[in-house]
Formats: sequence, C-alpha cells, structure tokens
Amino acid sequence: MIQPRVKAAIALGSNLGKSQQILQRALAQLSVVDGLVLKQISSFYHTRPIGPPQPDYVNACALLETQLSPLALLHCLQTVEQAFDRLRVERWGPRTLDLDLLLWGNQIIDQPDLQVPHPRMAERGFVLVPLAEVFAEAAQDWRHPVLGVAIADLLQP
Ligand code: ROI
Repeated sequence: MIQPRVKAAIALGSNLGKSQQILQRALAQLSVVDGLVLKQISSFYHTRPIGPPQPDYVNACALLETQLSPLALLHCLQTVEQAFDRLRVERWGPRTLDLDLLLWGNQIIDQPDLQVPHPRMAERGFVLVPLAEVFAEAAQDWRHPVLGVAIADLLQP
C-alpha cells in the first residue's frame, strides 16, 4: 500500500570528530533512504554546549517528506547514528552524531521510546534557530502540535 507523504522535521548535532563533515555525510545517507525526501536543510550553526562542559557543537535541522511511520523513521535515524559509531559516554555528554525526530506531521506521540514533538525542542535555541530557518523557507504554516504556535514564535523572548 502506498502511504501518503507526511512532513517531518529532524535535528542534527555533533561535537566529537569532524562535526561538519559528519553532519554532511549523515544528510547524504538520509537522502538515499527509500520513502524519505530531504526538502530543506538549514545552515550549520556552531553552538555552545548546553549541559556539562564539553566541546562546542555543530547543529542543523532538516525538513523531510516521508512515507515512513514515526517509528520506522526513528529506526532509520538510529541506523545512521550507528553508521557514525555514535559514541556517547554520558547522557548529556559529547557525541559524534545525534539525530532527533522533532516533528512528524501534527502527530503527538508519547511512547517510552518515542516522544513527538520532541519534549525539549521548545526550550533549545540550538534546535529552534535552525528549525525557524527551514520553516521560514518551506513550512510557515506548520505549528507546534502541542503548543499551537509557529516555530518562529517559540524563539521570542
Ligand atoms: N548543546 C548544544 N549546543 N547542541 C546540542 O546538540 C546538544 N545536545 C545535547 C546536550 C548535551 C543537551 N547539549 C547540546 O544533547
């Protein structure tokens, strides 16, 4: 059965290894996944770490159209993370590659292994700034399904 295409948004982050290259290669891997089309990629942002002291991050966001279910998309993101030997020593510590599913259409999902919208996205500048960039280009009408506001408005003080 052909599934309809749903808009989804992901966040990318890295602060171990050649972070910029890692994000570029992760995006290249995602671009060849069946049932997934990369529609928009933000600029890469150098950001100060939130959490324990560690190297600065490179962060970005991407808008996708996907025929994958939320869980299938999550597994796909995890597979790409593993391909980069995702190394994460501690929960809030440095990592080679972090791929987070932020939004999947307007769905609200609250399962032990998957929460969408991502529960901490609205308070993280390193997510909201790149996300607002891709939304301004391609998804102005899309609102945070829980908070009911446009992504750009989450950035307001
Ligand atoms: N800090 C920044 N700047 N960027 C991240 O991607 C990031 N990811 C994390 C924590 C440790 C919360 N801090 C971060 O998981």
